[in-house]
Amino acid sequence: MAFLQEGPQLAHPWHDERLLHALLDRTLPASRRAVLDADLAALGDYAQMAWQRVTETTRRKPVLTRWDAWGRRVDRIELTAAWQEGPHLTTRHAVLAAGHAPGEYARLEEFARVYLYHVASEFYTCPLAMTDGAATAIKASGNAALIERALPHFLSRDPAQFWLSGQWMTENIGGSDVSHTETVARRDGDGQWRLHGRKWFSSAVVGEAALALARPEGASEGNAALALFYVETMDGDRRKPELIIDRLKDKLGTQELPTAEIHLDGLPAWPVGELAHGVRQVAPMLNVTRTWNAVCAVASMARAISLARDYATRRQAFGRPLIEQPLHAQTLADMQAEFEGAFALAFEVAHLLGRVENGAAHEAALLRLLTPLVKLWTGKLAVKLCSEALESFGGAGYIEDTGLPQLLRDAQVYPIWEGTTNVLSLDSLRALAGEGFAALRMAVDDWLADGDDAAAAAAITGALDAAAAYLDRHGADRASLEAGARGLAFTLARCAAAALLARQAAWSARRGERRPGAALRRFVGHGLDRLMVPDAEDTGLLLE
Ligand code: MFK
Repeated sequence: MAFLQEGPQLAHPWHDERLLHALLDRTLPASRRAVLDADLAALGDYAQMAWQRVTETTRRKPVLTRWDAWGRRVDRIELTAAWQEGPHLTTRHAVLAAGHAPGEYARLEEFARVYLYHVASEFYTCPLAMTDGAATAIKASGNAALIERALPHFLSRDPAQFWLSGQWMTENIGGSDVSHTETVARRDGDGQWRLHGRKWFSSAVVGEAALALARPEGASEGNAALALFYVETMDGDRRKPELIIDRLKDKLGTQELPTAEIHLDGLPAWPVGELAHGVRQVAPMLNVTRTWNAVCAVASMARAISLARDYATRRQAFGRPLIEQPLHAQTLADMQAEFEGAFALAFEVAHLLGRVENGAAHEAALLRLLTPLVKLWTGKLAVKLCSEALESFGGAGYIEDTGLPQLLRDAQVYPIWEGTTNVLSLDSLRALAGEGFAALRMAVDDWLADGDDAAAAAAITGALDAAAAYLDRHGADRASLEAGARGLAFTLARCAAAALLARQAAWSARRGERRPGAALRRFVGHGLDRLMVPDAEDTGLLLE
């Protein structure tokens, strides 16, 4: 054969990484680095091994066996290698335990680990996210018995003690709109609550516990009457017979993740708090899993860009490596700048979560707003950047056994689960109805305070002014406000990300590094204002 193209090599996700190093150098006290850096190095090693394994093996999906050879119902799920390794690896490196340690850096240190582990985990991070969310919601409930019962398992550093938790909300009558929940909670003669119903998407069905929404028998319609329950799924090493796995979902991506349809036939359950307002009680869980979603979306971008950049140094076309072709280099740099903005916002939200959980109540309104913003923006961006990365490989990006198409298929989940882009845009309106906008403005001013790029600062404050004017103009008309909510959300997310890039660029410039300044200029150059003036008449015409 005359010519063989060399494939992309994965740079070490920790040792060869720049952004996370710079972020941790700027943010964390040096005394905290030794333990964290050792975990990050090990997770980076694992990620390289896992990438090699993906490119050398035929992909496997989990397999559900419902009945054993003798007719006994078993509902056994065989998992992929990465999933089998998950409990050992994540407890050894304290992924969840780190996030619940005391102190403002806990979440930052947790999400640094998540960032390096996520792609290699084959979405084992999904049930981890839900376990983290369940631990957070149970803590917030103040339910001492549940805290004592579940948290030592959820946050264990011992794989033999570790439990995963699911989040059972979605039903086929309502995905985003949980107010139609049909699962009913009935109380036995002995006072035990039991759940009866069907959950349509359960992504942590191999877990040992779950938080589930259900309507106490006899309660009224609507979401305020829903209650939040805690359930356990196992009797020793057997799944409880009242939890039946109907089938595994056949999904576009995240195929190693055994998402299931289940039904509950009297599964014992315990109320997390009062027997109503379950959505309010589950909200801390949603906000944590949305932060996971953002960090994982950014991890997928990092992987796609890392491979695309490496390949551009190996692939020659028209007499030069791709990376020396002006348009190819421009495209990669555009991707890099967007990714750096998303990285900055995702990790700021992670750090902010840790600060708020550790007493910074004055930052709660900012966190409430930035959480839906970062989730919705990074979800969309991950699809766009993974698609662009595949294109940068030409035809090879479309070939399954390069391991590349999976990046795009998997990325498509980020804008969908944990609330779609539109649901999250509407959620950001809830946050803006409070002190959200004022909190964002103050934070942006603070992030820009040390900056030395006046043009970027003017663009950021100009876009925020435009958003404020937009809210003044449309805020009183609910239909207009909702129709324009996406554009508003993207604008605010981009302003926040740009201001964070400015802060990082100023810090780096003082150390003689020019690269973060280039990321800021390029990101701002892509534009910040994504406001769309709603035009209901044209919308109606276009939908006729
Ligand atoms: C690897 C990455 C990791 C990710 C793992 C992901 C696993 C994915 C599996 C799934 O997809 S699980 C299903 C995810 N489903 C959703 O995310 C549901 C999407 N729908 C929403 O987010 C709706 O906004 C929601 C159901 C939460 C509420 O809609 P409603 O029924 O119109 O709620 P309403 O009446 O406005 O709010 C009820 C209360 O909750 C209000 O408080 P009050 O009772 O005090 O008035 C709200 O303010 C509060 N609330 C709602 N969202 C909140 C919130 N509070 C804080 N934060 C929020 N985000």
